[in-house]
Formats: sequence, structure tokens, C-alpha cells
Amino acid sequence: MIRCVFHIDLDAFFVSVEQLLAPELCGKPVVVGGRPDRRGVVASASYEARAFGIRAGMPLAQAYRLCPQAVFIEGSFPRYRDASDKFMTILADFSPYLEPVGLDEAYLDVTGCGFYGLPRQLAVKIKERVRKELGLVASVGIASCKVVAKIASDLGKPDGLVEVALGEEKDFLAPLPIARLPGVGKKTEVVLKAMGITTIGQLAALSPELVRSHFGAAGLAMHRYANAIDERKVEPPGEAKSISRETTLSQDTLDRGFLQAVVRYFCERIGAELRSQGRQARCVGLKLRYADFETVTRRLSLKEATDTDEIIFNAAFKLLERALAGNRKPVRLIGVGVSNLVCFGKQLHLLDLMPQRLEYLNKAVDRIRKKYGFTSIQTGRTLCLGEIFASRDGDCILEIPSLSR
Ligand code: TTP
Ligand code: MG
Repeated sequence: MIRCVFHIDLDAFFVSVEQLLAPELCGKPVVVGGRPDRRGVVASASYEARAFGIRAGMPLAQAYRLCPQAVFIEGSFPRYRDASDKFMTILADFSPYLEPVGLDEAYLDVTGCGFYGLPRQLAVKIKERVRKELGLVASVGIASCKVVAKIASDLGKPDGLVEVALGEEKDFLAPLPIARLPGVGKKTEVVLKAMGITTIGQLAALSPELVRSHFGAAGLAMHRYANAIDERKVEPPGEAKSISRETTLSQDTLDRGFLQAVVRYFCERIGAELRSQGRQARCVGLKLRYADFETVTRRLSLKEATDTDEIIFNAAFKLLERALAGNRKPVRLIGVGVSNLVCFGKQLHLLDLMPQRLEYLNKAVDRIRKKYGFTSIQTGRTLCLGEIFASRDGDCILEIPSLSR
């Protein structure tokens, strides 16, 4: 059977969610990422803001220079996650072969879903439901493989619906600039341009040996994509292999108390997530990025798998102390993660009552947080984050896992 793959991506996702809450922002240049006098980058820009040259990943100050009249919004991750969940639920109604990629984008394999009509009609239905039920606009690309579907959905934005007929994939890709091809980053683009290659068609025409000699094995995949050869399946996600939280701080800091508080906060978030999934972790990791962008990661294996905040924190605390020992460089980004996850296996603490007590404590705190919100109860060590807690509508900016992808 001929494969039919959809790539579906919401237009200006974060901005569009904000516009639902404040319709007066529709049709205006809007930037989500933060206030322009704060550091940070543009996460999402409305198409009106893009007309001024503003792009995702650009420093906010630069975006402000390009368009001072734009509305700058900090944004709220929980709102985006909520919209994303609803978006994926709609898509799952159309095929079980759904592969979410980030919050606002997914592949859907609709091979054999002929009862909905032609693929184009199916795509129209998806777009209609997303618009009617969520108030958001989705762009869809339809093709016989993932890479072509992805490029097609991108090309039609905003409010796109681009279908690439079977057998026309190579002709469709050929005139497009190489930067459109997934896997062609800035560095690869520079090298290809130096070789005189500016379009996907020119890249496709190179011999695989030549591409390999310049770009190694990764280059061969890129070359196959350029030739519209992509056998990757649409794969529904398995269980996550790790859980992590990280944030770029609003200011570089050497304040140990503050860093410990952030680590503690992340450990509580991670512990709660583990418990809600009925899983435990055997390994705790810490990530620090210093002001000069040097990044260090450290890991510690635990004697026993755990889902207890205190045990996760003790390990992360040790890693933090080791990383900061003798360090003079301020910290820019901090993150905690757990890995080597196992399904919950009950431990009998016959001789040692402490872990059992902590378990009860965690469960009691979980219940309170479930009822009144995560920030309704704070442990002593995170008290200095109070202002950050209070400045959010019930949630905390630190919860944003990462705005860079
Ligand atoms: P994208 O789909 O790349 O961007 P977009 O939805 O804002 O715009 P469009 O699809 O119409 O081109 O990313 C989806 C969301 O992910 C985006 O709204 C914000 C977030 N994001 C970041 O946080 N950092 C980034 O660098 C990028 C590219 C996106
Ligand atoms: Mg998008």
C-alpha cells in the first residue's frame, strides 16, 4: 500500500494561544519570549512581527529594535502544554499512528484511512476541527514520506495545505533552497554553498561518495532526504527514558542558596512526576552552563531506585556542590534530570523507617498540591524562590523545561 504521511504544525503556536486570551492582539506584531529589556530570545513571533524581520531564536533586544511597537509577552508554559494536549487528542482521532514532535507539531500516518475520503479532505477536516475546537490554525503537508510532508507543511505556512503527489516528490524538492532540508544547519549550509550548492536538487545530484567525504554518515541521510528517500516510520512515542527540568536564569549568578533552591524545586517537580507515573529512577544528573557558555553535566547512580524528593535532592545537591567547588564562574543555566527509570517496585524498609516516612510525606504533599496547585506548599529551601512563585499565575517560570530546541 502506498504510504500517506501528514505533517501537521500549528501556526505561531505560543503567540496564537496568547491571542485567544487577548483577542485585541490579533493582527498585531506580537512576540512571546519576555520583555524586551530582559535578556532572552524570541520563542514565537506572529506573522505580523515576522514582516519586520523578527524570528524565533533572535535576542529580544534585537527584536525590539526591529519593531518597537510589537507587543512583548512573557508567556505561560502550562497554557501551551494544555493546548498541545488538546491538539494531539484531536489528531489521535484520525489515526493511531501519531508521532508528536514537540508541542505543536506531529506526524500522522493515514495510510489506508480511505473511509475519511481523499487525504486532502482528511486534512481539511483536521484543520477545521483544530480551528473550531481550539481556535488555532494548523498547516498540513501531505506526502509519501516524513521529510517531504514536513517541508510541505512548512512551505504552505500560514494556514497551509500542501499535497505532494506520489512520484513528484523529487521535483517538488528540487528548486527549494538547501536550508529547507531538515539536517542542513548553518554550518552545513555554508559548506554546501562554498561547493556551489544552493538548491535541494543540486544536492540530490551529487554523488553519495562526495557527500560522505564532506559530511560523513550524517551527510548520507541528508543526501537521501534530498532525493526524497525517507523510510522512517511514523512512530508513536514509547515511555520517556528520562525526566528533566532546566531553565536559563534571568541573571547569571554565583548565589549558592539560590541555586540550591532551584535544584530543590526541580527535584520536587521530578519526584512528583515520577510518583504520578508510578516509576522510580536509578540515576540523577545535573547540568550547569556557566556565563561563558561552558556546559558541564554530572551523573550519580543511586544504590536503589527512588521516587522520593529528598533522595533525588540529596544526590543532585552533592553534584551541585562538586560542580561549584572552586568555581568562580557565574551560572547561566541550571537543570536536573533523572534517568534509568524503572516501574515502581515496592521496597520493604523493615529496619530503616526514614524512607517510609519520606514516602508518606511526599504522598501527603502530592495530595495537597493536586488540590491546591503545585505552589500551594513550599519546602524551606525553596522559600527564596517565593517571588518567582508569586509572579506567575499559579505556576512558576522555572517549570519551562527549555525554550531552545
Ligand atoms: P514552531 O512551530 O517552530 O514555531 P511557531 O509555531 O511559533 O511558528 P510557525 O510554526 O508558524 O512557523 O515552534 C512551536 C513553538 O515552540 C513556538 O510557538 C514556540 C516554541 N519554540 C521555542 O520555544 N523556541 C524555539 O526556538 C522555537 C523555534 C520554538
Ligand atoms: Mg508551529
